[in-house]
Amino acid sequence: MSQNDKPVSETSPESMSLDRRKALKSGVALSAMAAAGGMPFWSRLALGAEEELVPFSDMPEGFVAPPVQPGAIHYLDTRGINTFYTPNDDFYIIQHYNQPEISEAAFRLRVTGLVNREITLTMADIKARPKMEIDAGFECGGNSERLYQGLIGNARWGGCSLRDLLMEAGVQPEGIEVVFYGNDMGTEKIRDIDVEQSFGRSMHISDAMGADVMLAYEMNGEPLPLYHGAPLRLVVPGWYGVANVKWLGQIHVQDRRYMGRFMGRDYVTLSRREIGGEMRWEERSVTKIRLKSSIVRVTRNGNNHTIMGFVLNDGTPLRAVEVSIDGGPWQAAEIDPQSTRYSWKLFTWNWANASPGEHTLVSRVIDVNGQVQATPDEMPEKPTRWENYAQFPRTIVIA
Ligand SMILES: Nc1nc2c(c(=O)[nH]1)N[C@H]1C(S)=C(S)[C@@H](COP(=O)(O)O)O[C@H]1N2
Ligand SMILES: [Mo]
Repeated sequence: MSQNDKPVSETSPESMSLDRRKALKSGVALSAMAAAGGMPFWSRLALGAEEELVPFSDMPEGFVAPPVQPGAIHYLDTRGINTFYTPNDDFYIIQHYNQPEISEAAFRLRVTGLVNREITLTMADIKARPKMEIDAGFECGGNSERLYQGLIGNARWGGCSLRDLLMEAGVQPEGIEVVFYGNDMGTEKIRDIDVEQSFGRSMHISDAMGADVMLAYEMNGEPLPLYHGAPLRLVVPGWYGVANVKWLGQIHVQDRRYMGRFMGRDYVTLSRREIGGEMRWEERSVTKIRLKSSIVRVTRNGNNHTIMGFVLNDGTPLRAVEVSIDGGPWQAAEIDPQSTRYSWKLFTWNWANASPGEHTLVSRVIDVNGQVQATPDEMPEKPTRWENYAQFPRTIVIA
């Protein structure tokens, strides 16, 4: 059983970040941590009256995030992140087909295939099921420095358990693959033939049975917004965005691999690695979020600078987040004590008396298994644009 399959509720110790657990155990550490920066972590996210953003010199001056528009992609200006939960109207948006408007009244979810009993549910049926809530942050598998990491968000999702629903339907022993179909449709050219396809993603049954996988109808306490898949979406905590199928319409259990575009051809990372002693080019579907951190904001208050960034991973607890200035020693940053197992982890590092001139800032994250976020040089040879988890050096000029 992998760590991700362990039943974890939001309030259990396992769902908390390592630092928070340590802090709660030691009793005083939490207030000590808050005192380190002079004020509680969350209040350091909001820009104070005396505080100003220091522009990154690696970012064009006129960089602005696009407004949310029907059918369009939305990414956020990560310099503006100042809350633990991303507001629903600023959470990034990606869709590959249309954005179907499905009323709650017309909505049906069907569970089909290798189950003892096929099920059809209305929204009322789904809302009548035991409710679960979980904090989960994720990024698009294609998120990168190109958009300064803007294809990202963190929210509290409310809904019901996928596992319970699958148990109720009764998955047959041959049922090893669970396919999730959205209600959005597009035309795909496959070997010169135009075919109508729904967005589809799949998971092995053992992943689908994970205790944290949910069917979500709420986002930050509000009904799931249209652009985020209303009225129902899949949320797979710890996985890249693409796994979280929006406008969900059908769950199908089958006895073999599903190979639709978003499993078999797109969101497939091509990388060179050793496989059982042989160096091979491997094609692998984008699934769990790789260990990643990035600096996204620097603020100035008099002579003091605060560096802020985020961490995302698959839910493995963290050992540390560290910041290095101009290639100097790694120094421990402070992780938001509000962080939970699958949320993003915002961090800050206080930089006193920064000297005038250009500086390079970079962060790295280390998990409890001792895995260290890769430098750009340590990244595998990987020509595809998926899974950009390398350390991301930023540059700023101190006046
Ligand atoms: N039905 C459907 N679900 C989808 C997609 C889609 O195109 N159709 N895009 C996926 C991708 S690639 C990402 S990154 C996330 C984005 O979720 P968000 O728009 O709520 O941020 O949704 C995923 N779920
Ligand atoms: Mo994506």
